[in-house]
Parts: sequence; C-alpha cells; structure tokens
Amino acid sequence: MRLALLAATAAISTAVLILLSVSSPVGADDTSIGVDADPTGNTATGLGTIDSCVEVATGDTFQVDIFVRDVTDLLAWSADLQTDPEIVQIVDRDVELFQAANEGSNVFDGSQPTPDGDGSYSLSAVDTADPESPDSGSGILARVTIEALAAGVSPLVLAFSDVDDDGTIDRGPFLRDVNAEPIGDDNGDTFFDGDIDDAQVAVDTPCPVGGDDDDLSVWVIVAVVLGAAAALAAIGIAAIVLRGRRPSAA
Ligand SMILES: [Ca+2]
Ligand SMILES: [Ca+2]
Ligand SMILES: [Ca+2]
Ligand SMILES: [Ca+2]
Repeated sequence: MRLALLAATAAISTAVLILLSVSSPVGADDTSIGVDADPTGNTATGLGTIDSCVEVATGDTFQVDIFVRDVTDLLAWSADLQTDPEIVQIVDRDVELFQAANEGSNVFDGSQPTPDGDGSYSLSAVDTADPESPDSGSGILARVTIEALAAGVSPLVLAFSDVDDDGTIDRGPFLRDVNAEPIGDDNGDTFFDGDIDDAQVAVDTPCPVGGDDDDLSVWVIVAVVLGAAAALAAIGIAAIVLRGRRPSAA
C-alpha cells in the first residue's frame, strides 16, 4: 500500500504541475485578441469585463466587440468572424474605434460588405495616416452588429481556416505593426499565435453552462485534472495489486 500511496502522490503532484502550467498566464505582456459578447463598459481604448456568451431573442439586433489587449504599434489587422448562418447574420461593423482614437488617424475599412449571412465574415482595417498613426494598448478593433435569426447557440469565433484543404492554414487572425512585422506570430506563418478569447451567442435559449462564466471553465480544468490524477492512482494501485497476485514465473 505504501507504493500505491507513492504512486497516488506522484500522480497528484503531476496533476498540480499541469494545472499550474495551464492556469498561469502565458507571458502577461503578450498581445491577446478575442470576441467580447457584451460591449457594455468597453470604450475605443479601454476594455471592461470580457464576456464569453450573451443571451438574445430572435429578431434582436445586438453588438459584440472584437478586442485587442496589450498591443504595441498596431497598424493593420484582419480576422474572420465565424458564426452559425442558420442562427445569426452580420448586419454592420465599425472599425474606427481603437485605431482611430489617436490624433491624425486615418482608418481604412477593408471589411466585407454587410449584411453577410454565410457564416464567415471577413474584417480588416489599416490606419493609412501619413505620418503614421500606430496604436498601442488595449481597445476595440471592431464593433460588430449582429441580427438573431433563429433559436440556437452560435459560435462567435475568430477562425483559422485551411481554404484549399492542403493542411496549411490560409486564413486567420493577423496583426501587423508599424514596421510591417506580424504581431504575436511565433511560428513564422504570419498568423496570430497568442491567446484568443472566443464567444457565443445564445438565441431564445440560455447560455451553455460555463459559456458565460470564465471562472467556471477553470473549475472544469481542475475537475478534469483531479479526475486524471485519481485514474492514474487507481491504475497504479491496480498494477501493484495485480503484480502481488501474479504467481512467480521462476
Ligand atoms: Ca464585455
Ligand atoms: Ca491610429
Ligand atoms: Ca491551405
Ligand atoms: Ca503564426
């Protein structure tokens, strides 16, 4: 039983280490982006609470924010907002917020025309000011107006896609700085590799459990890790018991 105890202790220690690596911020200064399902409290250059789900009714028109956090010298960006076209459609967008906030800005909106109801809405903007007017800090890249068409839960996801199906990503969130360098691209494919907060909209139905509460997802991770630790400990105990029962081969 002493070995079983050791195995269980080792498993739990490993689980705690995994948990710590999961929950600790990956470089607190790194740029992150995402979708805030409820823009309340956000300003062009300031973010309130980031909400991962919003509840609306069929026929409602509502807004969500595509945000950036802790960026330096942003000049241009693009992203595809993926939704369920059976449940929502994009009816408008405003990209003249974070990038337009500083003096001398001249923001060009390269987003697709609206309304857009095919489930993938391409947004992009570049501050074309001369002299350059790059933007640093946190704020709203785009405020997107969405219409709820039918009941259900639609994702609000900044998607990566492999359009030609050759195993290489062709489209995804992309940010470029004033020196024309990609921001947050760790693997050299130009696409953003930092943290991305996706969201959901629930039409005529409650938000899925955990969908509107970020703290809850941490507890799901805790539960999964503790479950794994218990399973590992059980396997360890079973192995020891079986070994004890097995008759000696010699
Ligand atoms: Ca919010
Ligand atoms: Ca600007
Ligand atoms: Ca491809
Ligand atoms: Ca990348």
